[in-house]
Amino acid sequence: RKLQLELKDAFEHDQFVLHFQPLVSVNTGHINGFEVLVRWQHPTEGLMSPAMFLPALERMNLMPQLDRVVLEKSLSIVSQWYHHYQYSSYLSVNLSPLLFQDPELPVRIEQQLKKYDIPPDCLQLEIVESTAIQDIQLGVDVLSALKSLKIAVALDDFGTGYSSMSYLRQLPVDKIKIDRSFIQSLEEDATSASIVKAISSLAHGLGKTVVAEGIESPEQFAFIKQFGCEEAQGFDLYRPITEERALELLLQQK
Ligand code: G
Ligand code: G
Ligand code: NA
Ligand code: MN
Repeated sequence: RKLQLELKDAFEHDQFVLHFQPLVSVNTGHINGFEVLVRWQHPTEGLMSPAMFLPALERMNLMPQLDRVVLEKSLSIVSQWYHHYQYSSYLSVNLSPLLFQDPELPVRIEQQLKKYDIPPDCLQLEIVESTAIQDIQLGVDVLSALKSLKIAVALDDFGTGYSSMSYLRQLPVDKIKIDRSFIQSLEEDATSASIVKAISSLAHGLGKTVVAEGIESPEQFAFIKQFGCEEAQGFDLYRPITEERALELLLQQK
């Protein structure tokens, strides 16, 4: 109950802040973009991670509202990078299944891109594969509309759901992010290596880009490079960082 009141305050007093984890080109090491990860700057407890408040927001049906806040902040930041620093890099924003099932979403995003005067390749959206998508046809419609706006969509945590293959067949996504559970067992487990290799070639066969998430060692990186994954993300490359640090990295590689 106390947490619920505090979370309502968090929206009113703008206490959500964004951290950014680089998505790196496997071939060049160049930072192509960043995944946006929300934090809560709690007035007395300090910076809180999503695990501590997303479940409560979900129970309160406030996930779509959080995602709208995160999306607006992300577009504002990427627009500053784009206009003040002539830096084009994308921000990849996580969408809760509820927001992703909102038929108004593509139109609202189109308006926001106009408002911030940025091209669609400044934004990428991540949807979770493991969460049941309630209305598959609506999902397909929303994704098709996003596709015609040229906004990239990534299927997150790929391989963990019950219907990975069925989603892959039906949903017009541009990228898949192989779940970190497969990446983390690459070195010990030949089965994981076979699975990651097979997922990569399947996705490539369907014309999709492959991202390996949760890279924690150079050995894991070597595996996914060998399998042809295009992008990588993980603590061994970069941890989630602040906006200031993200901009520094972008300016350094310019
Ligand atoms: O940063 P961290 O490892 O604590 O994130 C934990 C989880 O929270 C991840 O699954 C991530 O996808 C999710 N998450 C982080 N930020 C957002 C957000 O802005 N919106 C949604 N829907 N999920 C997020
Ligand atoms: O569910 P999603 O894929 O959005 O999760 C993103 C979360 O994964 C972030 O909270 C981020 O902190 C975490 N993460 C990113 N890289 C690594 C990693 O190399 N290892 C582990 N264990 N978690 C990671
Ligand atoms: Na994600
Ligand atoms: Mn993921």
